[in-house]
Amino acid sequence: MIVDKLDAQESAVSMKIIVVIPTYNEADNLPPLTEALWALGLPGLEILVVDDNSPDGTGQVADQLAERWPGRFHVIHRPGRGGLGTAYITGFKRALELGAHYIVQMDADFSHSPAYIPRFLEAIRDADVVVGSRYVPQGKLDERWGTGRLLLSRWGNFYAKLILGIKVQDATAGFKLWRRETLLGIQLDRIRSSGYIFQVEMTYVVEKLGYRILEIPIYFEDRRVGQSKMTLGVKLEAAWRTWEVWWRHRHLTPAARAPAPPLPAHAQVKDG
Ligand SMILES: Nc1nc2c(ncn2[C@@H]2O[C@H](COP(=O)(O)OP(=O)(O)OP(=O)(O)O)[C@@H](O)[C@H]2O)c(=O)[nH]1
Ligand SMILES: [Mg+2]
Repeated sequence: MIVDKLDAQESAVSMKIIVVIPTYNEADNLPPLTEALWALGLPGLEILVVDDNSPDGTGQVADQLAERWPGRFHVIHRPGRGGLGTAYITGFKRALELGAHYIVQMDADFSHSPAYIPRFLEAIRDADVVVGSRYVPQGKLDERWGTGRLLLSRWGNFYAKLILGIKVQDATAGFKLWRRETLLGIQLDRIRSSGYIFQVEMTYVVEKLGYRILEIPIYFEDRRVGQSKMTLGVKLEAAWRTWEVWWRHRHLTPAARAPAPPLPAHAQVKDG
């Protein structure tokens, strides 16, 4: 394939990389995160924020950034809180329409450090999706976390892996780099989770469809500012929804991949 022939530097120049960021009350995080992403110096990089009418005015902050960076910073406004899963699906679909070759999936709260993105772009040359992993050697959860929180996170991951037979070490990871073809092949309308279980559903579907997944160790830092939306209720819901995910996709095989249509004309890359 054409993209495989390009070396990392060339990819960075000619490839459109869209970073999809769902936001709910991230007004303080969004401007510094945007700066950190531009500071990577990747010319083809664009940002797409999916905001759910955040009460703290994140939507307006995003609009100001879009005005400041026309054509490079995009915003989707949704009328109310619709969940992380549907926010990502909406964002992924728009990123594909915009002609992204690669799509970064990341949170707004700096738990996912932009500094890993160049490494992900290197790694994706041998993979269909790159996963920023907390549970491979050298991967790590925030050092300030207490034992209880660490264990709960570990347990959630173990539970999902056990029920679904997922081989990826970090089944609940939310920091990823997708190839355009992988997202098209998954057929995003197949994904039904609206909340946090979305991460697990995507991982399961990707494995069932036989895509090459590469895990890169990351240090997962606690959110810098803002409030956590993770509650016990959210975690319990994720536990039973794991069974729903299994039931929905248990018969998937690589034959169920959707064909990837060619890129929109404006986003074609010349063979070099
Ligand atoms: N658009 C949208 N974004 C959301 C929604 N829920 C969470 N997010 C965003 O999704 C990302 C991950 O959510 P977080 O609240 O950080 O979840 P977490 O990382 O598991 O937990 P904490 O960091 O401890 O809060 C952040 O950028 C949130 O702002 C939602 O319903 N809609
Ligand atoms: Mg977070």
